[in-house]
Amino acid sequence: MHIDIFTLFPAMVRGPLDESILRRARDAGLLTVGIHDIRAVTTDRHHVCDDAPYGGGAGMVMKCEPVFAAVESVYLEGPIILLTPQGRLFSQSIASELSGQAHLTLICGHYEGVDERIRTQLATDEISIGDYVLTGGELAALVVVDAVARLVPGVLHDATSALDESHAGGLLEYPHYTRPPEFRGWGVPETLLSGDHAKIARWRRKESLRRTRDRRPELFAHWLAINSPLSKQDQQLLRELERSDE
Ligand code: 6GU
Repeated sequence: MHIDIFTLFPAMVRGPLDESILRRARDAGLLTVGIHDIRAVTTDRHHVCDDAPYGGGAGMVMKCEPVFAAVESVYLEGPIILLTPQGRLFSQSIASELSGQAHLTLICGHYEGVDERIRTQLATDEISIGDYVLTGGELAALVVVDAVARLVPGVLHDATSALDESHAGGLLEYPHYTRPPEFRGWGVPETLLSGDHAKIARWRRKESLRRTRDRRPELFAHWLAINSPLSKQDQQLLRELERSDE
């Protein structure tokens, strides 16, 4: 997969791409990333990329010309995604959808906003990573790159780990433990030490159900709706959880 990122602050996005799994994916050629400084395409003396809003008001607006010029200088194909708090809310399912693309183009918005014509005439999609306001789209772009890249075949060592984890099946993940079996007097659930794989799988499923139900009731309701009728085992596990609530 190739991802082009357009930003006024290239240094803000470089570091995280040079570390850990994204670094390895790039070294393996599974992921290539172009970081493009929007300011570099400006031809005026002061490399201006923002201007005052028509109609007045506080703050500055990102100008059309440099953003269109930067994107058009390298664009080949694929969705052009504007990172903005007004976009559709990013999710595992959007990450999965985007991971099927060979090419992604990400534009990091900045200032009070971008000229509306960047949204309407250049971007094909708009994404927000949550209901809070960031100083710009750079950190959001990195979140999208990270969540999408790990779904590209070969990027994770273990293909099953992308399936097993929190959210992929619509449930939160079960608790994990590793050595030592006792740390400062705090133990590990007996079942996990038992070596009984069927019992362990059942325990994990039950804890996934418990966590999702207790921490993310709206996610749990959605999962129930999508997965009904439930398997005999899930019905049994939920009955056990309800009984232990009393
Ligand atoms: Cl994509 N941009 C900004 N500036 N703030 C955000 C965001 C994006 N997503 C959540 N908050």
